[in-house]
Amino acid sequence: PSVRCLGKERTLAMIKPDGVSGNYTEEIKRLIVEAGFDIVKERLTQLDKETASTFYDEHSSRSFFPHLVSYMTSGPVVVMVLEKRDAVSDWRGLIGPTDAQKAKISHPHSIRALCGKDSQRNCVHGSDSTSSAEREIHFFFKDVVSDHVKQESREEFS
Ligand code: RTP
Ligand code: MG
Repeated sequence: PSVRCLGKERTLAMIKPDGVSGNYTEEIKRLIVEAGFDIVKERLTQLDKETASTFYDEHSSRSFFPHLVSYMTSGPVVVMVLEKRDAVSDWRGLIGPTDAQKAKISHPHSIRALCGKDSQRNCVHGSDSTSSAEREIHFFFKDVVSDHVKQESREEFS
């Protein structure tokens, strides 16, 4: 029989330095898999200032930007490509709001409620749109071709 998987999507997830140093990597990956995502790529890396600044370029004029860059370069991070239907919005839902203190109240089962500290140290990142996902996946995984972000139709035969 043939199995048709329509509309699978990919997003970029990152476990930030506080998540890795706090030993949350395995628990976060377990929550990811339990929520139905496939982890299709994964890499442990250390961001330097230039890489972190370029990744968060959209925030370069914000007052918190220097703090953001020093936070993101303070230790190793885990970057992952996640795949499922509606991966971008579902991953944003699973991580919860930016401010981990607010997440603990409004989204107590979210990942940021679990391992985040405040509005900056929030332990995980998620692409905020399909176009961001495309850019961010290419940023870390040059070998993943961008049209895989949205896999319109795929057929497998067995
Ligand atoms: P992210 O991009 O990391 O997934 O987070 P987000 O979309 O929820 O939030 P965004 O507005 O894109 O902010 C990026 C990261 O900057 C840090 N931040 N610090 N007031 C502050 O000190 C402040 N605001 C934001 C956080 O680490 C946030 O995740
Ligand atoms: Mg963001």
